Amino acid sequence: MVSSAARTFDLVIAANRLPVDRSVSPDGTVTWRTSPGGLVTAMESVMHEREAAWVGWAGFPGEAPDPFDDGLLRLHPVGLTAEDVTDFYEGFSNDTLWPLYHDVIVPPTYHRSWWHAYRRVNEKFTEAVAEVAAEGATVWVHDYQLQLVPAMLRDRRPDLRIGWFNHIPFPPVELFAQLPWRAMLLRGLLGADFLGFQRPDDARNFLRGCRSVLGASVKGDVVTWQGADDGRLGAGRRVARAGSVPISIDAEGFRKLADSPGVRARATEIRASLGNPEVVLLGVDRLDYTKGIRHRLRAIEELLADGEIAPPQVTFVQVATPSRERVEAYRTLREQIEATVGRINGDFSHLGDTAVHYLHQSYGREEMAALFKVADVMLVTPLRDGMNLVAKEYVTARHDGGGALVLSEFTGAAEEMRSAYLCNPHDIAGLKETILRAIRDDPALKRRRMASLRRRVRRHDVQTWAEAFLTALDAAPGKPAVRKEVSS
Ligand code: ADQ
Repeated sequence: MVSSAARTFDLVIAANRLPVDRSVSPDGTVTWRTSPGGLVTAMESVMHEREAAWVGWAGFPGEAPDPFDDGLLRLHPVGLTAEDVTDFYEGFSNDTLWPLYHDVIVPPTYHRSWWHAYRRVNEKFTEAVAEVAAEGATVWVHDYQLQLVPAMLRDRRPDLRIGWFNHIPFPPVELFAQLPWRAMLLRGLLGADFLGFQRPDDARNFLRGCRSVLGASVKGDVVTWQGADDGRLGAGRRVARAGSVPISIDAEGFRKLADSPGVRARATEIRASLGNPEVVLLGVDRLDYTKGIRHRLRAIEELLADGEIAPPQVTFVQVATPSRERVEAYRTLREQIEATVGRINGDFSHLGDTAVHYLHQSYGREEMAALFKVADVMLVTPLRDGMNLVAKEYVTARHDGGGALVLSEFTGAAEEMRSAYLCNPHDIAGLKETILRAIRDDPALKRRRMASLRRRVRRHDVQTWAEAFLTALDAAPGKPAVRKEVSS
């Protein structure tokens, strides 16, 4: 095999995390397990037997492991120090950008030292990408953790075709303007030829931001910025296009999994262990304040108090995946949710009949699919969510035609999944009514709604998403420069 330094690739993906998890056995043997995720499937589908490189953090602080192969993917780890993890990842990414981009549901924290770490780590990613990208390669940068990479990369490698996709919402300029480093972030993004967003509104927010913060000219979906002659990041003329390319799931793969005999048997087992209730309500979210879990619990508590629902006939299962537990806002949220669940069960459960089953755990894909099959009503009620893949997984798993989806208007998914029971999670009275409708509506009507949702997801799966993104990137108006001679 050729040495890692010499190998370059025509397609390079850069994301905060590599698509693998490391595990170290007691005898010190290191193994890597592919983390199940739509992104890997999507990438495989567009690689067409080509090799590609994936640049990302391996998930633990310290020296970067050596690059290694995983099938056709060359994995190229980026090393983050413990300080990088605290300041770049937990700090600027998860405690500044995440709340700011999700409607400031909790107040964002602004620290100059976190910003310096963000720049530093974006530089590290840029260096790694520049090393593995072949002449004229296509580079696909993912998400809010890497918004400076497009311009850092373009400054270094003008020959590259650079795309960026935002998995989370892009905020309206009225909120984005709070960010002390707003101009630099936009300059960072404008290094890309094409910028993909989940919803048309996110793309519009970005374009408005460029006009209002940078004074760029925007015509339709194309932004032209004459640049600043200040020698700072992304100086010089830029032309980029922004558009919406909503992400999806590997619908065929997930449907097959959900229909497998093992998953079906497990679903029957789960239902029995819940006491075979008439109606199972389900919520599955990362434990995050954007997901609206508190509002959902409030609605459930009121429905129980009103006597509209009661165990053992109706039971609510909330799976809350552990998430970002070193960030204060997440610790507080967990305490609040667990206290609320305790109070509800204290008031409304009886021995053997639990009103709310709360599971603070992570599960494998099979278990998730089995849970979806058990759910008569799925509650997806975020206060803000870029897309929400749980909604798409749920309708796909219910290939049997059963179920009902309650979906917040504030998710990207609501843009496409119009046949769901749409709700405003802030309106507790409205949310209660919607949940009751989803429980009590005529089964034939519910089947029609679910069939239409399933069709939508099947036709717009993760493969179509990846192809649409790469096609848009290919057709973007910017012209790549011929690479300058580099000394060998
Ligand atoms: P997330 O905020 O993580 O993603 P989501 O889109 O719902 O949210 O994806 C979560 C994934 O994790 C789903 O595939 C789900 O099945 C899985 N999952 C959830 N709980 C689990 C558990 N307990 N055990 C195992 N798996 C679990 C971000 C954005 C979203 C956007 C995605 C993709 O916030 O808005 O949809 O990226 O772009």
